[in-house]
Amino acid sequence: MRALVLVDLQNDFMPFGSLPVAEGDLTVGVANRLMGSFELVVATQDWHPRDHGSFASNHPGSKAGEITMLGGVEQVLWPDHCVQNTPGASFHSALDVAAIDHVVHKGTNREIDSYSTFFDNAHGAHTGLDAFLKERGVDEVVLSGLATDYCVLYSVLDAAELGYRVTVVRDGCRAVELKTGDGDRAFASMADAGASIIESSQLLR
Ligand code: VGL
Ligand code: ZN
Repeated sequence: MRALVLVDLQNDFMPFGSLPVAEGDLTVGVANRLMGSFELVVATQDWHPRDHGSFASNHPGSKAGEITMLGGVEQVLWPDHCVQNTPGASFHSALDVAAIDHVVHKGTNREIDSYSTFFDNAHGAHTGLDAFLKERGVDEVVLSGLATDYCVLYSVLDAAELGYRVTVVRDGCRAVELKTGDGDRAFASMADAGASIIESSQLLR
C-alpha cells in the first residue's frame, strides 16, 4: 500500500509568502494531479506557535538566515512563517483540499523545530505519522512539496530510515536555496538514502 505525502503547500512558502520559495506555487498543480492516483493522501502543515524558537523575531539581535542552537541542534533562524491559524499557514487556495485524507501538523513545540513530518529535529518526538501509516499498511511513500532542501529532504531521510520505500516527485518540489545548489544537493542526499527521484509524468502515465 502506498501513500502520497504532500509537504507544506502553505501560503507562507509561496512566492507571495513570508518565507518565499521561488516557483513554489508551481507545485500546487502537480499535487492536484498526483492526488487522483492515490488511495491515501496525507498533507503536512508547518504549524508554529507565534513564539516559536525558529523565528529570528524571537531572538532579539538576530536576523533571519543566522544559525543558533535550538533544542540541542543547529537551527537556521527564519522569518515568522506558518503561525497556527493564520492565513500564511493555510494551504494554497488552489490546492484540492477535499482530496486530502489526513493532515499532519509539525513544528508545534516552540523549543524545537521539525523539518521532518515524522520526527522533530532532535529525533525526540514523533508527529504520529509513522503510526498512522503503519496502521493502514502503508509501506511506500511518495513525497512532493516544499521545500526540497528542508522539509522534503528531512521527511525523505526519516521515511527511508523508518523502512518505507520512498519516491520523491522532482517537479512537485522547489527549494529555498539559502545557498545556490541546496536543492540539487538535497536530491542527491535523498537518492543516497535510497529514495527514487522521479517526474510526476512517470506516475500519471
Ligand atoms: C520549512 C523552513 C522552515 C519547509 C519549514 O517547509 O521546508 N523550511 N520551516
Ligand atoms: Zn517552519
